[in-house]
Amino acid sequence: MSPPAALYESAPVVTDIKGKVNVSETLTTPLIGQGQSKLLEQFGGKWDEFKFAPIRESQVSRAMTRRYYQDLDNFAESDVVIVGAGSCGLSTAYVLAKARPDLKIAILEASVSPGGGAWLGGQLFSAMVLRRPADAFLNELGVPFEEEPNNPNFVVVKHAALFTSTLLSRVLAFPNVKLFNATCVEDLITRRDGDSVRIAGVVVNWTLVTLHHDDHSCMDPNTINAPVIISTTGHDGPFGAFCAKRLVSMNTIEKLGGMRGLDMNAAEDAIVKNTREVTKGLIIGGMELSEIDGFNRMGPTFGAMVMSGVKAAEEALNVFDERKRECTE
Ligand code: 48N
Repeated sequence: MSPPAALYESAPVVTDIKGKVNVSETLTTPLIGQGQSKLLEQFGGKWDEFKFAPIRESQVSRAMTRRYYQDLDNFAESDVVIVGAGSCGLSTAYVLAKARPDLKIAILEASVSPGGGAWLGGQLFSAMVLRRPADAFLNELGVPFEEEPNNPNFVVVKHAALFTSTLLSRVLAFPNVKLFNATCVEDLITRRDGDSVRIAGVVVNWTLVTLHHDDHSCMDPNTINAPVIISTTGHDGPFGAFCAKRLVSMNTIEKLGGMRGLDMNAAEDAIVKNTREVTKGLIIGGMELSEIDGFNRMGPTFGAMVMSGVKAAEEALNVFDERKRECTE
């Protein structure tokens, strides 16, 4: 057991900052195994006779169009919609899709590139810090990480993109998950529920359309019905905290708590523990929750995002059957 982490002393000068790398061998050996790629054996030095199989442009168009419209038709009635494919939304999708392969899960991501703020650590640096016990999530995914010398309280993924690309590849591999990126949630589908509302789906449009409602009229949206919506749209950016802000503008909640200043210890525990269904049919997690509840921000540490995703998935599993019943009534 390494000595307790030095508190409030100047950090010991460590020359070798590379700690022990933890990773399950099965997952990465083929990816980073030594030796020549088979591709070089197959194609190397034979470029004169290289030729692609023939194709007609319309075949490409139909292959893309048919699949996209089948997905739109199939996911028009989804079981769960996740709004925002950042670290929390993707972590939620991973846990939920694995636990319930029978559920149709649609992920709506406004940006062309999913991943939200998790492609880099703090101040555009590469390394991503996750405090224990969030290393359990990395171990399950097979993301290699480094132990921090003399400090067992957190682990470091050498590049945030290694975490996000691994998580994204695991989520997209699930047959019951569909990612609609470059697609914005621009409103919520609601049903009267006594003197409040129940959220019963999302209103969507191409993000480029959403960005131009002010200078082009009559670009009506599309819809996706679902008994459970999980919103993880983050705390800033052009669309940040979208569903939280919509609940206020619909008078479903009175006002936002507003994200507070940076306090890693306070922020991460609060966001994980309070990830919940904030109004019937709508679960909010990740940094969007700091806007609803007025929690602190944590800055460049991501453990709360993945663990909030685990909690959001559990919340969805807890309420799904009842919300599904209400949706059909
Ligand atoms: O990464 P984010 O912004 O949000 P989270 O909650 O998954 O992760 C937050 C995390 O990156 C931090 O902010 C770190 C921990 N820093 C904290 C701090 O104190 O600074 O992902 C949200 C995603 C983005 O990809 C957006 O493009 C997307 O949600 N999004 C939407 N997608 C569809 N429709 C919308 N209306 C929408 N709004 C945002």
